Amino acid sequence: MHPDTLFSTRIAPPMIGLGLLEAIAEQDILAAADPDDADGDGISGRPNIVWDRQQQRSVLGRFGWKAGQPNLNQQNADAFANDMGLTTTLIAHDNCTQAQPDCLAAVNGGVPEVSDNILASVLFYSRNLGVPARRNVDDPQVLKGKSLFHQAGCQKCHTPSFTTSADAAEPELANQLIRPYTDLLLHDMGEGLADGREEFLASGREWRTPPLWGIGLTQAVNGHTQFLHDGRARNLLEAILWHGGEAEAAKQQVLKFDADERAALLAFLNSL
Ligand code: HEC
Ligand SMILES: [Ca+2]
Ligand SMILES: [Ca+2]
Ligand SMILES: [Ca+2]
Repeated sequence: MHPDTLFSTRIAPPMIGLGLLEAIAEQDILAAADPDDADGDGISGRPNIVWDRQQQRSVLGRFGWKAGQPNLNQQNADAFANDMGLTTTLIAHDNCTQAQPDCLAAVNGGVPEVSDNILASVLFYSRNLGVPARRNVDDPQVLKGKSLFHQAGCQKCHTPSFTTSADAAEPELANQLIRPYTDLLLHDMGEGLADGREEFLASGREWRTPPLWGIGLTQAVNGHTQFLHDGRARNLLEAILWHGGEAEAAKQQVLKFDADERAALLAFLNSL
């Protein structure tokens, strides 16, 4: 590899509720941005501004660990192209470099390899995979954990709720009160999580706040509890302890919690 080649390890994010995240009005996401930390709380969420291949212009980024994709269809086409080597009308070329003649000459499954019809079906599927209902919502330990979540300031990035816009892609996705626990903004998470790789406006230290809905079912659905962009955290508490940068103060609060309080916070996260 060339010495300037950048590497960044990523795990696949959960695929639930993506159509609802896509339906959050742009102005509602931008309203929470505070790039220069004008309110002085140490948190300076920034929107990513990325290239929309269909519209041929720069728009707000929403999907991917650095919010590098503007919408679900392009996220899906990008995954077909870069994760699987399959072309679509949106991304019509395999990502072989000129230095990879074998890659360029490899057999392909047609032009494009993924038809518009299949891409549209995958879009429908990924837009409509539902979010599981919460569990144990009235459990006193869960309620205690919920208030500790707010006390530590987690909600400053993991925004509890939005109402989706009236003009969503499908009527079923419109005007919904949702609880994704993300602001879809970029945050500097400190040196420990930095990958040194930029993506549009996202720096090598910035990540998009991931949604926390459904996170308590990770073991049941995926058969593991690996978290963060590269899966380095073996459980939820490790994920919290990796928080630095703008989230340093929130982590320090958790470090001050006693064992019962930490257990309550985790019970709350596991109820999502
Ligand atoms: C400054 C914004 C910010 C604050 C405050 C914050 N987080 Fe996060 N959180 C993030 C970002 C960004 C990531 C993704 C980092 C990565 O993958 O490298 C993340 C990741 C997580 C994850 C892992 C999610 C996954 O799917 O891998 C959990 C769990 C989590 N945060 C819980 C919390 C809790 C609990 C608190 C409060 C104690 C908190 N966060 C405070 C921004 C924040
Ligand atoms: Ca701020
Ligand atoms: Ca910032
Ligand atoms: Ca191919």
